[in-house]
Amino acid sequence: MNLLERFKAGLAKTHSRLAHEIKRIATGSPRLDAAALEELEAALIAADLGVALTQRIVDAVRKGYETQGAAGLDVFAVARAEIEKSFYGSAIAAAGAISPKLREAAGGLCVVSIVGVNGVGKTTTAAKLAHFVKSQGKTATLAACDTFRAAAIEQLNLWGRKLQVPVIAGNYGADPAAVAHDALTAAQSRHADYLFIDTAGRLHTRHNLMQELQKLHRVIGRQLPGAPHEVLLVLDATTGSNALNQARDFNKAAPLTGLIVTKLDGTSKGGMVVAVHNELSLPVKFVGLGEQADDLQPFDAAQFAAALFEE
Ligand SMILES: Nc1nc2c(ncn2[C@@H]2O[C@H](COP(=O)(O)OP(=O)(O)OP(=O)(O)O)[C@@H](O)[C@H]2O)c(=O)[nH]1
Ligand SMILES: [Mg+2]
Repeated sequence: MNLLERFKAGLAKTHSRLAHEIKRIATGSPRLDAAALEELEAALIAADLGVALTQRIVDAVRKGYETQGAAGLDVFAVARAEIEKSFYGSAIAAAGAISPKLREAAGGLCVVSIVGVNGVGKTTTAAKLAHFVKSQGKTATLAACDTFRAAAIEQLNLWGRKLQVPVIAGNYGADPAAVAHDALTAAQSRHADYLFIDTAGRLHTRHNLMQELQKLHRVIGRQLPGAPHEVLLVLDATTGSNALNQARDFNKAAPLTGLIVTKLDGTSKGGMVVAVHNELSLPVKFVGLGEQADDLQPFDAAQFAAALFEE
């Protein structure tokens, strides 16, 4: 499967609902009247594309209809173009930060901290990322810094064995910063290219847990200047608009370098990727399209738009 096919398969739920609605709206009504445009608006909002982008798409469709008439108007193409514009036209795109690639630490180890609320897919994503860099000929180490949740360490160890990636762990109840410190030492002595730190799930509203995360980042930053090179927030695509609050609060406590949106395969609201990106001006680096190791895909706005809006 190529990248577009993977996006299509993963986004099938969102796509089928949108495509079905758009076709019905575009062909059902004798002309694209105000009622039809309102229905289009509702369908786009339901896919969690966000109010701003939805408005732009509806406006563009209206304008297209006024200038070309219904015959020449391709609602799907208009929507695709607006989504691509919202990614490539944004400030971070202009700054060159749109690259979905992981950062590389000049000549050394790149430390990537994986953060987020409970159950969003952090551990799975850490493992998938290790698998991803391995497939690119790089070496990875995993740090089991969730010392809190029952079975969290075993979960990461299992992935490590499956993917043949070393996992550095401590005991349950251990200070996650101490485990991160040990993992960083181990990754350095192995000359690994990447260290992925699996952190415990924490609510963005819990001050003490945010402080714990800050301490972890401080400790590894002292040990290796520049670390963590990436702080990636994992968001569950099925969360809806609370994802925005999570991203804002995490970003305040531990400045983020990017987002990973998981479980896109399980939702018909895949548009939230665009909404979160537009609101926060943070690059979406990867998206999770399933539970297997290779179900993590580097984000690509054009392919994403095509997967959402193709007839
Ligand atoms: N369908 C689907 N499931 C996913 C995806 N990513 C993760 N999952 C599943 O989501 C569940 C939770 O994943 P974890 O990786 O344990 O989540 P977590 O954020 O580490 O959870 P805590 O450590 O408890 O906070 C697991 O059953 C994963 O298989 C995805 O992209 N698609
Ligand atoms: Mg976990």
